[in-house]
Amino acid sequence: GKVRAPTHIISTISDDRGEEPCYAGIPMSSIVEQGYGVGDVISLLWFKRSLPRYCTKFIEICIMLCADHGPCVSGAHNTIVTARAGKDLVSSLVAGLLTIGPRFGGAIDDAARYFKEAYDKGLSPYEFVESMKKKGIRVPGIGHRVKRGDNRDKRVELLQLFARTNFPSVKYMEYAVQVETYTLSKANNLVLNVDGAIGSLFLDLLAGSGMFTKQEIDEIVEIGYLNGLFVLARSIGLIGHTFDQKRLKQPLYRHPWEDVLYTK
Ligand code: Q5B
Repeated sequence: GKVRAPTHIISTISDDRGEEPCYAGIPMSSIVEQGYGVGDVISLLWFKRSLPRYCTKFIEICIMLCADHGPCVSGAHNTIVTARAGKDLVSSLVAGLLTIGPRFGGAIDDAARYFKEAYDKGLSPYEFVESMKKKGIRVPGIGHRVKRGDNRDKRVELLQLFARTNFPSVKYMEYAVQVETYTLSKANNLVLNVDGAIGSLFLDLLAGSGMFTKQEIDEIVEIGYLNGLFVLARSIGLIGHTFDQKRLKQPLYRHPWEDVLYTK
């Protein structure tokens, strides 16, 4: 009989061999004709399934809300400096993307991991926050350089409003809010930030939609899919900052001496 030569790559999310490309088995013509959006495409290529409309809408809201946060944040700053050094689009984009990590934008996966573990173990917010403090770990998803208890992040409020209206359950998000209530009693900057809101709400999406098994949820959280939302979203803004600097013909950036403390 026929013997299949062993392959060097296994791929399960897309196929371009037929008349038209397919995402998770769905042909491109159906995607276009049925009016799928970016949230649906992310569902197919990341989660290998079609998700209900409220889930794909939530994904799209995350993308829109995280697309940019002005020129002063770490990512935009790096992109602007790189574009002004005369570098190309891809270099300017990745210079910004490389700042995404545990402090800036890349705390979504860890927020989901820690909130899930604490909630599932039944830890009170006090027990959770104090146990993190003992371990010397900052609570991912909590804290912001600008946002405060009396100057909340509108993005967080918008995500919470959407989820409270559309999700079957928001138990992880409510837990994150209780954690925030406790951390705010310690310091006014320790708000639930956009990473924490997305991390906790994505847990609610995974657990409440009925579209994922417990094992699949654990795998998604363990692998860490969710920072991908911030990376994808912020790429939109970073590309915009690159074009902006080039359009404005901005010269090479040099930081002013006056803003550096030279010391021995
Ligand atoms: N303290 C975000 O810190 C920041 C604590 C904490 C316990 C915490 C910090 C943090 C966790 C990571 C996280 C996502 C570095 C943030 C984002 C996207 C963005 C960005 C934008 C956008 C801010 C002062 C005192 C110290 C600390 C304590 C701080 N955070 N304790 N758990 N989580 N958060 N990142 O203001 O006793 O004085 O030593 O790491 O979730 O990135 O807009 O800019 O869209 O672009 O620099 O929104 O919170 O505060 O370092 O001076 O700390 O608070 O231990 O206590 P700050 P620090 P003490 S959203």
